[in-house]
Amino acid sequence: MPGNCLLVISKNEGVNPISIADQAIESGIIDKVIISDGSNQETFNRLKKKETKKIEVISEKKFVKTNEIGKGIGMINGGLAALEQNFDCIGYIDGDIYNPNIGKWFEFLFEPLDKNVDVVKAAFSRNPTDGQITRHITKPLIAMFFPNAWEIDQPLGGELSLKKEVLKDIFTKGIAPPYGWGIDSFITMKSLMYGYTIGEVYLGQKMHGKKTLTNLQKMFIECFQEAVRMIQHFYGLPVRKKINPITMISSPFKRNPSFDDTYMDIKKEAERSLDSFKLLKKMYLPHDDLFYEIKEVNDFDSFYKKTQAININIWVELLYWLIKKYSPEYINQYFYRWKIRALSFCLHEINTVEQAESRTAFQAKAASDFMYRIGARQSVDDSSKKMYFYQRA
Ligand SMILES: Nc1nc2c(ncn2[C@@H]2O[C@H](COP(=O)(O)OP(=O)(O)OP(=O)(O)O)[C@@H](O)[C@H]2O)c(=O)[nH]1
Ligand SMILES: [Mg+2]
Repeated sequence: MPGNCLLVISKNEGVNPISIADQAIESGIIDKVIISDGSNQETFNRLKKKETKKIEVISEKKFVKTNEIGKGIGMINGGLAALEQNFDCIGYIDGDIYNPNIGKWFEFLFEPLDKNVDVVKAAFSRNPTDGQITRHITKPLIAMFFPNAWEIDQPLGGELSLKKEVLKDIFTKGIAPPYGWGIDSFITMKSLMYGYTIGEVYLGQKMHGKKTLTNLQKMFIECFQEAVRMIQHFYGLPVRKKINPITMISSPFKRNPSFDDTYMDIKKEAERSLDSFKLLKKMYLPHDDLFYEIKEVNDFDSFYKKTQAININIWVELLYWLIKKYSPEYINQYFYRWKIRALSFCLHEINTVEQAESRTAFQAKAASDFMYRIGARQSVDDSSKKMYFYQRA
């Protein structure tokens, strides 16, 4: 009985995935929930005991044989399970979400797939200090290299739905999916390069576990590397498909203009990071001197003053060169620069939620415009022209 399948991706989230699964079944939109879980044995067994006819719990390694670990493994494995059971539409949700109203989301996540949308991505209200990888890496890179899609707001969110054929193409054809945090960049960018239409729908507030900028290092590295891998792959193709613009899907959820300002203490985060900025090395790229100067900073006040200069235009240009001259051995250097830009954004540009969002959109627009200014835009739009990426041996 094919229909809609929801995949809950979890690792050590207690029995929260079951609560999500129950809400999904109760919504009447979801026919089957598969929890693709990478928890320790005890938590896995607890989940397994709660299985029902409509809720199945599988190990994240059921179809993916590897010793590696990562969220990508959970998502690929869940996807393959849903394809094997021949569901028409397949959705994903993170297993750490604890909203009481999850059931209200599925109608808006799945119904657009009946119309002319191939992939639906959910977007949520976010704290101005949240989403820093999206704001400063993934969104501006999409704007530069997949320019028609620059409006996508939350390309990294774990809540999305896809048509069966689309998921099959993305996971089993062409360039293979990554096993770690790069999986969301992969799905978004591959959907774009295959010419699929992505719709984005706003679903209100999402309540889930949070990380500080410092413990985002692994996530940053994997998201950055995956973006580079996909961009280089796309521009190496002999023929590129036209990128479709993002379809904005309307929903009744209201934007939340307030935020909890105790959420992340930016001053503390900056002070904690100063030691790591001593590890900055010169990169000899446009505007990099402004970042390199942070190496000499020893207190918050000078950090505050120096980071005033690190604005949208400076960041967009440097980011372009980080991609053009990408080298895996500099990955930590990229991380420090991203962190400096994220802190600068939090300190100088975001007094309100609206401001944070409009600055984020403006930065993406600046990234897209920058490609015009330097003339790279021609090769972006023209698939007969390859784009050249410098690579160290
Ligand atoms: N199966 C599986 N799930 C994972 C793995 N790593 C993380 N997850 C799950 O993926 C979901 C998202 O992970 P989070 O750590 O919440 O990451 P995030 O929400 O994208 O990022 P933040 O906004 O920084 O919290 C959670 O439900 C995790 O339990 C893994 O290795 N395997
Ligand atoms: Mg989370």
